[in-house]
Amino acid sequence: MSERPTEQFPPVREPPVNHRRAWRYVLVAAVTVLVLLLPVAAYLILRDDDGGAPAPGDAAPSAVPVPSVSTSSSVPSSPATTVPDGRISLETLKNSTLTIPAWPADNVQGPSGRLRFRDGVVRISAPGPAEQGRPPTGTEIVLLGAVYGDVDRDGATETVAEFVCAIEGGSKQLVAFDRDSAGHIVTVGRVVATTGEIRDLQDGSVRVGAGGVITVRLGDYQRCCDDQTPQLWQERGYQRSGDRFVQVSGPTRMGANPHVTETSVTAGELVLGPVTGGYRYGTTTVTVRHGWGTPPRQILLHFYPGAGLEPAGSAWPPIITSRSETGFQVSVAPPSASGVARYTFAFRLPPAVSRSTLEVEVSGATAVGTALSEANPFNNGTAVTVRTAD
Ligand SMILES: [Ca+2]
Ligand SMILES: [Ca+2]
Repeated sequence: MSERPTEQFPPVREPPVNHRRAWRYVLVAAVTVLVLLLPVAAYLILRDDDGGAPAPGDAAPSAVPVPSVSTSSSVPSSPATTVPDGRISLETLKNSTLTIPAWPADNVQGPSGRLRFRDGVVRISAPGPAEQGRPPTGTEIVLLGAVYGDVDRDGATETVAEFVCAIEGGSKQLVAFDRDSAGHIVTVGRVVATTGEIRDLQDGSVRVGAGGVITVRLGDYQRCCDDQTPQLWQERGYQRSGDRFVQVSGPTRMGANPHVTETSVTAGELVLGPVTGGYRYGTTTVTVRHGWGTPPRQILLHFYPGAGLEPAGSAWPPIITSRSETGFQVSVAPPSASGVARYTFAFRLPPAVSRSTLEVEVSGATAVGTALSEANPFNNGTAVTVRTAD
């Protein structure tokens, strides 16, 4: 791409400080989280039974039958050695110190390890702002519910509990608990979490069936706020094998959802050279990856240049930003399915401006420019390091 000055570009407005970010919606006040989650949490916490009854609106899975639920009543009455009863009531769980496995790296972050729950909640004190391109930290961890069954096939019942690390929506994981011989609550392990293609876990869908198989309905997309993106749900089963849970039933990949894609962006440094013709010039290379989901037909790149920085050269694609937006947007050809594409863009900065900034956001779009929903919305922005070479 040319680094030569040109007259072909419209003047670039300097963006206001508080410009749009792809993941802006996760930073809204925690009160909204409570409004969203409390009905679900209340429903699940009230449903302190063996998990046998389907949740309202829970469609019957077509491929995998829901087996009957094992309960503590099935424990052999006179074992030679006593197997601890791992059925832990919700009331006890809600006010216990529990060891929570780590939250997925590609979803909302939160504390793990030994956490003290009070009324089913661990509040996260003063989570800082999310780093560009990284998931934010949640405001609280909430126990959403529990079901019971013999997940390790030792004749006694364990507890399988669902947790969310919430901000708006958030990371979810399913964790099995037992009691040791001294009666202490111990963590058996994580059954499944919202990571990779798995972005949501349907509340109230967890069952423990024959053979200790834990079934749960998993979604390819998590809605937030007024988002109406169609989700795909599928049931998968997990069973204890050795020291971990492994998938034993259901699909291993999410199906095709024409509304959902997964793209991500990174960018190299923008190094501005010596002053030539009244400006310092430099280029940055933007790398866009398609992870999974519907392959975009085009990639929309939104640039937010800081003080004084503006596009340079004649090789820029047409700028398609509406006047109401800050920064500017261009459309480029997408990477191949599950592939990587790199694009180089030239900028210039007047020497009177000693330092500037540049942020880039990416979204995959349809042929007519409609942005697709992002399975992982946290990796679609990046801050470019801007520096001068001398
Ligand atoms: Ca057991
Ligand atoms: Ca993404």
